[in-house]
Amino acid sequence: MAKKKKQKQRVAFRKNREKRARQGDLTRDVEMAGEDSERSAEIADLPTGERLSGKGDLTRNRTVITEAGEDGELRIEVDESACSRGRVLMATGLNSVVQDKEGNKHECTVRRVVRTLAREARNAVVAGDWVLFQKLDDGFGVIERVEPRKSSLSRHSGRHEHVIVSNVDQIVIVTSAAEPPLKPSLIDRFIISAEKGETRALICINKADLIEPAGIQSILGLYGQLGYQTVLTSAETGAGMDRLRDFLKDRGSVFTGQSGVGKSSLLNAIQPGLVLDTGKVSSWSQKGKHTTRRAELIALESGGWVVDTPGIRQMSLWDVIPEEVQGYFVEFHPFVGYCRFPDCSHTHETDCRVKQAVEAGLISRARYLSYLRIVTGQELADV
Ligand SMILES: Nc1nc2c(ncn2[C@@H]2O[C@H](COP(=O)(O)OP(=O)(O)OP(=O)(O)O)[C@@H](O)[C@H]2O)c(=O)[nH]1
Ligand SMILES: [Mg+2]
Ligand SMILES: [Zn+2]
Repeated sequence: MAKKKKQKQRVAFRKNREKRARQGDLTRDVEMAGEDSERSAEIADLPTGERLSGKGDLTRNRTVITEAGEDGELRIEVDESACSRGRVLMATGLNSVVQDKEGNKHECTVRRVVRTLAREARNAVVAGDWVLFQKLDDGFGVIERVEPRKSSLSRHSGRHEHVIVSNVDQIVIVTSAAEPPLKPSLIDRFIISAEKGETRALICINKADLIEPAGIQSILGLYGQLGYQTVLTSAETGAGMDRLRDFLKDRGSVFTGQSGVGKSSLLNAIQPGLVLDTGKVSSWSQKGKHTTRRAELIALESGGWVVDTPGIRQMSLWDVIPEEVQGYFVEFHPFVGYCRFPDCSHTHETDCRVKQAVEAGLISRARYLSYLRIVTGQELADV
């Protein structure tokens, strides 16, 4: 076994955190949890952007004794013999449902030090986390430690990060052919988010029953040619479900997309017996009603698990710098090296090979316009 080094991390205390939390102070945790569930309803309303990241990191705000394992990761020291390992299926504020390896579910609160270690209390424990927790009577428990996250899907509201789900293998980008209408530029933003997180993505265009399939073939063809996996589905008729099921098998996936595109409906269709809430799309605004309020891990009978998430409101790529964007447009790659200016942004420059390729029909104009919108920082207000 690797030798473990103990070390002390010293960082600034925040004023209101100076008092030490008493060990075993459950009442306080429960009180906090109450406060936080109210706040979580608020949080669900806020998302304005989304990001996938490959590796999570914890920010430490106070002195805690941690262990440095072989991998150099810092952890809270806990008596492992008194704890069980589990997976967080759902987290609302500070209350979470944790499943142990026998499959039993426990309603858990969170030890204060776990919250203190998190960058923000709302991100302390999220669906998908692996945790060490102490079992209490009657299906209750206390989370003592959250293991480092391998990947996570976050949404952002201003400077605030809200981690939606952690430790996912792949992402299903759900859009709809109609109601709400298809927005390829939104797909492009989701693709960048997925590539940045080095996560495998499937582009799913749902509500195929509402359109003439021929009309959508060119878009499917375009993304297929670029090397992305695509599927045309209908939760209504069952079209495309086999392919979607195959993609999900034995992996951890997260469904993301605008409200009303049919994420919950697709999951209900994939696994009859699931009764996820679905909501009608407003007929006048063509917008969904944000029916799903929180992320939840759902085990699939065919193996693997999926997470249904609340629909996003805006898709801003907050942490992508303009120079980076061309890298995510794979079809630009053969041309970028031949522009007259080595630092060509492919926007206003003369002798730009990318623009010439668009004119020559070698690069899709829609994709190029999407690129322009992203590099010039134009937000897709209200998706
Ligand atoms: N015609 C048609 N309607 C669909 C299909 N899939 C979903 N719908 C309808 O679209 C509406 C929205 O579906 P939801 O599953 O609630 O959408 P969602 O993406 O989960 O939305 P949020 O939870 O708000 O993010 C519901 O009225 C569904 O019945 C489909 O394939 N075809
Ligand atoms: Mg939903
Ligand atoms: Zn150029």
